[in-house]
Amino acid sequence: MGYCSSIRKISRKSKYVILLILVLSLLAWIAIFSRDMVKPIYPTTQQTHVKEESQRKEVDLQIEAANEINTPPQKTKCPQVSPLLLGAVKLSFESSLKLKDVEKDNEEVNEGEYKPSDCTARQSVAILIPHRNRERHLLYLLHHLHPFLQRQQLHYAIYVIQQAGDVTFNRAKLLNIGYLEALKDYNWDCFIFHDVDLVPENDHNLYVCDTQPKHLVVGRNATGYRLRYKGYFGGVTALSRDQFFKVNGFSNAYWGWGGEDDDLRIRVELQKMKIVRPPKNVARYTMVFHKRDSGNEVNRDRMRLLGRTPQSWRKDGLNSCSYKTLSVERMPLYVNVTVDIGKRLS
Ligand code: UD2
Ligand code: MN
Repeated sequence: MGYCSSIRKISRKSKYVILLILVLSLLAWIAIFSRDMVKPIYPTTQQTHVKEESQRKEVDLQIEAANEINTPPQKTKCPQVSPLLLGAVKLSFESSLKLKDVEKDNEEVNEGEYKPSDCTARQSVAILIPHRNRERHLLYLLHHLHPFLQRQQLHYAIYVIQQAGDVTFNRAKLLNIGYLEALKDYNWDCFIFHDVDLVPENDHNLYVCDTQPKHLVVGRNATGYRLRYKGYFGGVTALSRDQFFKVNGFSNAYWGWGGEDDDLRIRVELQKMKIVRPPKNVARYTMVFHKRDSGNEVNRDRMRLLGRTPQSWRKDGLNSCSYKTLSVERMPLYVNVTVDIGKRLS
């Protein structure tokens, strides 16, 4: 009897042990099964990071490859001295020359603007030409100036500022307008203030700005290629954007012929700047022959105006230049800005 009851006790205990093992293995199975089910739908956060990282790297590589295809290789700066310069050239003034011919010769010029294709120009230069009724002179100038500037490997654009109507001409005010209008297109480094009838004879006369305001016409055919007088600052001058801003541009008060160039010299001197000039064998021009235009009579007030420049320059110039732009036409070889500049008061 004692033997039997102890056997019964053992078998009851082992039943509990088996039951426990069964329950535990069921739980283990549920745990393993549920993990396998969940894994593919919700990857662990660590796995997400690894995958994102590798995707990002792949995208970066693709962008890099695309950039290499799209961006041309960086151009180098154009040389200090252009290898294209010819020195003194023989100028021609053919009466048969047509605008179409000049356009055809300069197909790389777009709306008056040009950039060298194989190097980065050292300066960006706006050429400003005051104009009224001098179409023939303008044609000769465009014919010579475009190839001349291209040989100098410049980034440049030519602006012609046309005075509308027939009131007295005002060269200086037109040039102020040229500066203000050209800066709306591009932040030019340098401005060349250029008479329409002056053609440069030597391409070593560089149309770039210096650390000081530059006068480019030492001599011209009609004056035996000599400087007309000490301090002469007419015809063609080069001032940087900052130099011209510093002197408040030209005076707007000179109506008719004369004085405005001397006024600019006084402004430059008042700012303690010093006019520089290229050597005289280089700074040579041919002025196309002309008589005094009607509407540009001698300004009899010019001496009085020159006397008051030291007092008036701060209030009379770029900061007081009022005008109405009538049109801006982007022609193949130049930007044609037509303006109403009002008339002399009094
Ligand atoms: C001298 C100066 C010039 C200026 C002028 C006095 C030289 C080489 N040039 O030129 O820079 O100081 O005296 O104002 O010393 N213009 C027209 N239509 C006109 C009148 C003038 O387009 O009806 C323009 C044109 O760009 C011309 C410039 O103004 O080249 C100067 O006039 P100019 O040529 O009659 O005077 P000029 O040769 O005595
Ligand atoms: Mn002239």
